[in-house]
Amino acid sequence: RWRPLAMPPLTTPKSGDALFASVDRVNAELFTLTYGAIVRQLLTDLEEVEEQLDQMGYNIGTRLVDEFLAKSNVSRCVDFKETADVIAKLGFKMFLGVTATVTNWDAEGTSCSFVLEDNPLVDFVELPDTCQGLQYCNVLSGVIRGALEMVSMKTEVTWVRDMLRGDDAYEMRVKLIKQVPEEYPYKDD
Ligand code: MYR
Repeated sequence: RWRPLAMPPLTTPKSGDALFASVDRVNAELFTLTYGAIVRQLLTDLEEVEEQLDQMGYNIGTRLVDEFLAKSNVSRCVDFKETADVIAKLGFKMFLGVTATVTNWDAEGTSCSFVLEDNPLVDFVELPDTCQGLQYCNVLSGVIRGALEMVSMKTEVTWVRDMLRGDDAYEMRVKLIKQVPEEYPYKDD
């Protein structure tokens, strides 16, 4: 249910903690290379690929959120700011092995950026000339969008900085569009 509860302290878990036991069994390089192979396979025209990656990510995110809530013991967040911190410190760490910085909040507190200095998804990746400008990491923005939708937050997620495109970091912009109240699924008799 949607209720404000106290949050556990946001410590950064280390690889090897019980929280990450199952993740540690997956070889990170295999994951990175697999993603690269999928992108290569999908490549027909750039826009279509970007949409497919986003959709793949969305589908992953809708499942991943359960895994995240089960393993992290995080209580439901009071507001979007808290949710953003949880994703940056715990979500990214759990599934990608890195943390993100939350920054560039707008005045309303409904848009912010996740900045990644390090992004394992792009290890070994070099975009060929024909794919310059491809938003290669769209699977990640899709994951965030899918995961947040499962906790009743409709968002738009876009990349504003991308090291593969020559920027100095990875910056993902998350805009909260709508917070849908959860429906109570049972009828009281
Ligand atoms: C809440 O607002 O109730 C807390 C729920 C936070 C949602 C956490 C979603 C985690 C998504 C994992 C991100 C993976 C990045 C690769």
